[in-house]
Amino acid sequence: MGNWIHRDNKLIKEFQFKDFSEAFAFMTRVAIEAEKLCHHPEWSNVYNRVVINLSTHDEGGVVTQKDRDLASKIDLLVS
Ligand code: H2B
Repeated sequence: MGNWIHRDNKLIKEFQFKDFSEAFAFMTRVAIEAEKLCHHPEWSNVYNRVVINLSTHDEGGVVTQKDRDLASKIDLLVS
């Protein structure tokens, strides 16, 4: 499903699913991980696509270890 790209002080990745239901189920699982880590994505969803942007707002909007950790957890959800 591709790799995270580091661009504009964000880690960015696009995910594609069979349909909206699968995409939203994924988002629910990401939300649970985000709550566990107290670190939350910026994201958008259109039908079966989810685009996730990760950056650390508390550090002024740069990529930190918290973003890399959440990215790894997200990748485990789709592996
Ligand atoms: N999410 C992201 N992406 N960046 C943050 O700096 C951040 C967060 N800070 N989620 C967290 C919440 C912080 O505001 C709370 C208090 O843990």
